[in-house]
Amino acid sequence: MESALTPAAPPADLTQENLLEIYYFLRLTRSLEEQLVNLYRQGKVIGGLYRSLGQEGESVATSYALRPGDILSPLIRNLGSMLVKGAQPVEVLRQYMAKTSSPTAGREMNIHFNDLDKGFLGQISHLGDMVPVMAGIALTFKMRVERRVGMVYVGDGAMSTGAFHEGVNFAAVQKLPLVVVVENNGYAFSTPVHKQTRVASLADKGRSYGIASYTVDGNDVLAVYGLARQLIEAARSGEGTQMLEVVTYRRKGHAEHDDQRYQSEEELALWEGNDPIDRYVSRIGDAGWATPDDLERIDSRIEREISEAVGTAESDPLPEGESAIGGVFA
Ligand SMILES: Cc1ncc(C[n+]2csc(CCOP(=O)(O)OP(=O)(O)O)c2C)c(N)n1
Repeated sequence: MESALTPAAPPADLTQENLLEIYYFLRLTRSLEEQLVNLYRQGKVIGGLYRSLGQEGESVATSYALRPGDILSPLIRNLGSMLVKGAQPVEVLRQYMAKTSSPTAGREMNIHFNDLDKGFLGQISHLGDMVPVMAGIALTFKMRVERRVGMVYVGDGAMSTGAFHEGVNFAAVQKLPLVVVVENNGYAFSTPVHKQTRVASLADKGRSYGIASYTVDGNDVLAVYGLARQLIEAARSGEGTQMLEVVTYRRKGHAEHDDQRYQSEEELALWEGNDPIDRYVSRIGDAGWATPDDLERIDSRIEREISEAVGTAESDPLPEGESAIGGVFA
């Protein structure tokens, strides 16, 4: 008998279970970052805290469209992508608190860590540099005739670097299985996009290298997923490098220490009303793909998981000073 809750098939290739899992990752990303803000204010976070508030939708949707074996390279606002690829909240918390038990044993901070088995690469801080690195990885996929795809994220600011241009050009010319996700979030630190470039659409930069380039509403989770999936499969089937510009907005400053005085209250309010998670909840609720109970169950699970992870990470020790010289090349 047909359930009243599943009146229509979920979009594209997503099952109801997938839709709820996407909700889990969206909410987990936001809640984990909120918890990190608490820890930051208590002086327990070492270094800066970079939020993805308002951008969780595109980060989760693009990575969710990948397949096992594909590799992505996140930036500081792609906690959501790393969680989708299997990074654990406790690892992220340990990393932000620079604990000995963290993936980098307290040597690196925030989400600068790797797990190639799970399919995410640690980022190089220098903007744009991950594009040629990921082009190299995509080149190995092509040379070994593996049907794998690389995904690399760049911000509007990162697109002004030489490394970005060299990397995209190389990937385009070599027809590499790479998807470049351009996060147009309005700002690079305090520089607005119109002071960064004269192109009308950031996807025009991809077109200038002769690659298929699209723009999507980055706060519409299912639209991002659908297009990302198409581009990933086009790259996988030999059609070469693809670019996806996701139009979104950075609702926090560059990091917690940035008072974001250059972002107007009207602009912030406008984008708060265009929240990707709120929109997703309405979409799946209105379509009958999830009940308030389904979502509450997921919220409780997240609350429990984060609270356990915080307890564990907080009780772990900081590294001993002497350990700093271990694992150093010279
Ligand atoms: C080559 C280089 N220049 C400057 C910086 C310092 N920096 C780090 S993040 C950032 C802004 C990045 O903006 P964008 O690429 O738009 O990404 P967003 O922060 O908006 O996600 C800057 C200037 C850097 N890491 N690398």
